[in-house]
Amino acid sequence: MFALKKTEIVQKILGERVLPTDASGEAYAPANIALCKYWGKRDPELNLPVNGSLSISLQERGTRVSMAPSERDTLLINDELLAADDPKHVRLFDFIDLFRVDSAPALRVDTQSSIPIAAGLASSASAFAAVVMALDRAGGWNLFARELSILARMGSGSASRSIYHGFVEWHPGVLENGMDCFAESLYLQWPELRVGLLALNTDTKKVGSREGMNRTVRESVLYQCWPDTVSRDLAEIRTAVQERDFTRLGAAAESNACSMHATMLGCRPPLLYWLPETVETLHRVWGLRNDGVSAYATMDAGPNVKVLFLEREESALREAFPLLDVIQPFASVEV
Ligand code: 2P0
Repeated sequence: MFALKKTEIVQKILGERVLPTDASGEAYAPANIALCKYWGKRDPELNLPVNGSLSISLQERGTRVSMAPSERDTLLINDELLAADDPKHVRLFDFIDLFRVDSAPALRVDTQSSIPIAAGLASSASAFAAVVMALDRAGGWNLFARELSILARMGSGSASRSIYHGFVEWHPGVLENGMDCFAESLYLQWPELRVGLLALNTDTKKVGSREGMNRTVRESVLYQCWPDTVSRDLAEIRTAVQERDFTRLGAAAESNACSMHATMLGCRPPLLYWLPETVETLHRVWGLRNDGVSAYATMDAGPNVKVLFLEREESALREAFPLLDVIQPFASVEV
């Protein structure tokens, strides 16, 4: 049993503020890739993580959300209307209900995603972050970024990080109510950094990340090693980013991703998101490194690979992976 409910946290943050009957608002939030991963919760109701994590936001790749009063709750994803019993519709409006009191309107929510579906990237982080930011605008609440982060986290854990651009650290906190569990920008620029997305397989995965992490915590003896692994990797990744030490960053991020996947293998039955293409790609990245190309891989709850490298290696990476989708996290573009 967990003591606190999401509605109590929302009330604590909003106080007297409500969503007006004519609520309408629009916001954009970027997708993010964890360099040090979030894997496992200390409270599944509030999405409080076992460990801290550190990510890079993907600048113009993310989700734009606009909302306006409507006769009934409606969700459009990339112009496609979802049925009211579609799990995505249910999950989104269950979340929005946390913010609605008696007089609050039904809403039409339009989401436009610039994350290529083919990249197999989870879009829930940018979607829930953008929804919270759009609600903040619709209500004229002017919440602080860390309050938006706490609210977005209750929609999806990694959404806490998508409130910000650039490098972001999500603090796990120790409080039961999670008021010290929010993400913050590291306020660091690294214009030469690149993230390459490799879509290897885009079939719907059999085990979602939420179920995957809950199973790992419950079933895998190897999970006991995870908190110590993260303590080491998080400190190293934070320092590497501060010192713009790419080799150190890449090595620690790649090791952290592989360690996370290792914890999953300890489940019964084992949980393995990797496919033969994932392993083949890892070997190719390692082969490039042997040939002097500084590139590192990271993988999330799926078979696709993201490659970290610097601008000077871009042509070598594009040659090795012709389908690589190259993101510049620090490019100054309109989003
Ligand atoms: C991350 N992942 O740090 C890790 C690495 C997947 C692997 O955050 O249950 O969709 O909504 O809190 O945020 C994916 O998990 O899970 C995730 P919930 P979420 O990016």
